[in-house]
Amino acid sequence: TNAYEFILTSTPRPGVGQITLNRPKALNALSTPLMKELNSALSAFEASPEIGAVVLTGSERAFAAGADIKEMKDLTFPEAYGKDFIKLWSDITNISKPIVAAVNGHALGGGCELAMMADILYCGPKANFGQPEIKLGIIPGAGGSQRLTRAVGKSKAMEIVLTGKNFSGAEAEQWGLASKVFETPEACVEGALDTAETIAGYGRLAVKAAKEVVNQAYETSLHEGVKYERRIFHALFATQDQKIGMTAFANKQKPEWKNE
Ligand code: CO8
Repeated sequence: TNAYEFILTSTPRPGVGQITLNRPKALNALSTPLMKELNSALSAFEASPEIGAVVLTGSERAFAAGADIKEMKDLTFPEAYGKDFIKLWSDITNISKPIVAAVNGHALGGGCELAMMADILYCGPKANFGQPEIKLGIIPGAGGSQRLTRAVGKSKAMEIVLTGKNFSGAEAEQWGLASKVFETPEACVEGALDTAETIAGYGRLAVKAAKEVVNQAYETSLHEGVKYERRIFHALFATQDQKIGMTAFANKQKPEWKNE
């Protein structure tokens, strides 16, 4: 049963929630109704104690071909500014559970930006990334100029944003934007599910803390970041899971996490 019109949701592995963008007629163009459904599905997985990690994917042809250009075409400045258009796009970055993106086909404009908001990015053989906004008379609007620059450096980011030229999954991997390229689209999704299942098999509190401290690296100086990490590290000694994990190691047993 699927309560949504533009996405599919499932729990294909223990502890893993999957969201598949499913608006094939528009190559998964990210309309406001689609983004509302995505946010709602993400919040449901975030709230579910069963779920430890989320996989976000699209179709073989397109992860997402960008924001919905037809929806934006007649948008005016007062409307865009007044309603803070695109703000709801960054809701995904407020999810504390790890999100693994499996990108096959086009990930353009807002689609590329959405993929870059995920915590781990995997690509299929035909992944096609790009920020083509310049060709439409606009610029990236959902963090593309910022996340791309941090991931691949200024010169490459400038080239991508200023020329609107696409780049491949192999390039994304080589530049450190993506962590793996798979040989088939199916292997890409399976690989993402494997990784999500591995993560979901660990204690929820340690996983949450790990994501939080890595993200902190983007927000602060090295000195402050290392201090922040150490404080969170100390805090985990107040959890049952730390005792469970270390006792299990000492006894050569498999830990049974309590998530507390
Ligand atoms: N918006 C709306 N409809 C789209 C979009 C889109 N972004 N992309 C594709 N479609 C539609 C097409 O209009 C077409 O519909 P129809 O059959 O009714 O004509 C259908 O999807 C299939 O597309 P094509 O026939 O074009 O398929 P091709 O295989 O020939 O080409 C491409 C695939 C190359 C991906 C091509 O569709 C394309 O160039 N799409 C637009 C890519 C683009 O420019 N994306 C960036 C959009 S701007 C953006 O994302 C701004 C981000 C700002 C922040 C996010 C805020 C929302």
